[in-house]
Amino acid sequence: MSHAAPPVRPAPDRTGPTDRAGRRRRRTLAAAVTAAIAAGALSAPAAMAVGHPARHGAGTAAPKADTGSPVRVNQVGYLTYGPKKGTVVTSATKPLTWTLRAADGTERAHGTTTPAGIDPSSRQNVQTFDFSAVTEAGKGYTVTIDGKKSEPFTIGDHLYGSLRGDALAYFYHNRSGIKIDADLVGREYARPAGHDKAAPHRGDTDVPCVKGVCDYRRNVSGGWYDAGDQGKYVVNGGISVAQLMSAYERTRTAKGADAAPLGDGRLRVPERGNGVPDILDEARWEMEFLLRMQVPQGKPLAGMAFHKVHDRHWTGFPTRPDQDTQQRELHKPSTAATLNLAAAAAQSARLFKPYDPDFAARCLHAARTAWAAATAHPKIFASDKDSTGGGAYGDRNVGDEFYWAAAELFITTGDHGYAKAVLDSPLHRDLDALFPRGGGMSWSSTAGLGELDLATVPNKLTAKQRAQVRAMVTKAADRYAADSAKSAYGVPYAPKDGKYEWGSNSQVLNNMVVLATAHDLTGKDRYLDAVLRGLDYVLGENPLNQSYVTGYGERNSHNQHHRFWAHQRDHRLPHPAPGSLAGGPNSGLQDPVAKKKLKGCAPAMCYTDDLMAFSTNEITINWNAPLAWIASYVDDLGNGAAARPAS
Ligand code: 9MR
Repeated sequence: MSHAAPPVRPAPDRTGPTDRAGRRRRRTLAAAVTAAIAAGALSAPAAMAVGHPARHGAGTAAPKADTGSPVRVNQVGYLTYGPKKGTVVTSATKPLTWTLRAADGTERAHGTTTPAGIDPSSRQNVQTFDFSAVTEAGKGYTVTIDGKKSEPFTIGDHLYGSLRGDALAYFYHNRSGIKIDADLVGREYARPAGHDKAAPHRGDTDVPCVKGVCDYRRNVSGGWYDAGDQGKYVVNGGISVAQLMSAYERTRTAKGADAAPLGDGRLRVPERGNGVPDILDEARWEMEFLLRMQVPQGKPLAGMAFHKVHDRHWTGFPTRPDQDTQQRELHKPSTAATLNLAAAAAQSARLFKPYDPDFAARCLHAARTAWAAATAHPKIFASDKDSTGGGAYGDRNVGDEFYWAAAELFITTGDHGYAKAVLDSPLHRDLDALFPRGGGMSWSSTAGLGELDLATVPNKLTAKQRAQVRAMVTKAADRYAADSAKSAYGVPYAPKDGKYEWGSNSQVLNNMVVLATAHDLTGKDRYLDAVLRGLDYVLGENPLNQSYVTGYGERNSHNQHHRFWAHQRDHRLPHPAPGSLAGGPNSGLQDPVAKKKLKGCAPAMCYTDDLMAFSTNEITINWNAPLAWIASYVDDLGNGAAARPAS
């Protein structure tokens, strides 16, 4: 056996996930901390520390995080001809001088900052600076303001090739039912197959339903683990696999997009060398699982998809997937899951046709069957309360899933019925429903995925209809670009009431996907500028001076919540693999660690890189998918000349 990962001793941990459901929200803090210690979530000394007023005055002032230098930049770097902007936190209200220095300390440029007042996302006074005019490639640049030096960064071409590969490798790392091979990911990350036939209770190959849902068992092996937990949820799998497929599909429709880096032999997948683009191999691993989640013919609710499969109780922490001893269970089919399956399978059908027509036909059949089943059962909703042992992913509003599935089925088949479902949907003319202003597309808001594909993938809409769809995309992008321009940190995300949501980084990235698509459609620099500003934010140019991607930037997140990558808990286990995106600031503070550490935080500062702060620091497939999409897009920009500022 070549896997290097040591055996993991699971400890029961019900603290976080139970809170996730809101069940114990009324517990006192003391009780939460006690439970966290019992669960092994906090060490006793750490818990004692959180139990006392913080040095900076708990409850009276905002928590004080170590945010390093007040000069904030993209810690990875800026494209040679792209925009280059940063932010400085300062009490000064008059312009300051910024100085750009090369790695050897020599000055390369200077200028004056622009006062921007109080940034509402951090409640701090800030100023911005712009060194876009510098186009000399190099590593180790820094910006100094008022004697304070930024983290180092690069200026150059193709800075995001490795991020593209790493963000996509995240999916292989988190595959279920297959051993993770040291040759592909290195010894540290190799592990035996999780939940395969050999696992207790035959793993995911022979799974019963929760009581009262079905009287038979199913093989639902394969797919990706959702996140820090090892549940597999059709709604979240659907959006994730769709965004991976869209990263590939974009290379067939957008000018300047390059299919080669996603092609056969280029990514970390065991199927390399099979003549199929590697990104499609990765997508197929999930697609096969989604197909297995469909209720078979002859059974009640045939054609629908089970909502999810996971352990009966919350899995101990840490637990390597192959060491999970719990019974896995299928949960009641839902309309939302069924439509996710329909949409993803319809997209899959058109993309796999050239490589495996039989598989493509199987996908299309499943998609049509799922659509028909969802139409017959339009209101079977997953409950928000079903969160013992796994996330709920409850969703009572499925108009968006209907829209997305109809759009994908229409694009793939051209059938009139699906066209009618798209054109007659009230969402078709509702910008806010397609691309929510305060948030963005997400697992619970999927209509925009369909709209983006209707706008970019060849289909049978009339020219006029197509123009209208494209106008929706550019109108949405105009809003996100305006949000970015308004923010001192350039972030294209302006949540409702200013409060950052669970997984806010994925909202930022999904808005960037809309902006990038608008740029593909129009070539307008302002969209591209907002995409790159969003990337600056994600990679360190933000109120916490935090790069949210493991392995990227000096101050990167590396303790995200994960049951195998739990190095912070057990040093024999690895950190998250490079290219793993943290969920990011979340005003909700729905876990005991965040609640205690971050009380009173400004929205964009409600984040801590702590293993058990899962409501701000988890990782999941539906967050890494838009990261991979964007990394692919930005790497395709090369030197960023298309983004050269007009001046
Ligand atoms: O991403 C989900 C977020 O939108 C919800 O607010 C949150 C609480 O229900 O759950 C998130 O999803 C988690 C899921 O329930 C279980 N696996 C980990 C997911 C990411 O934290």
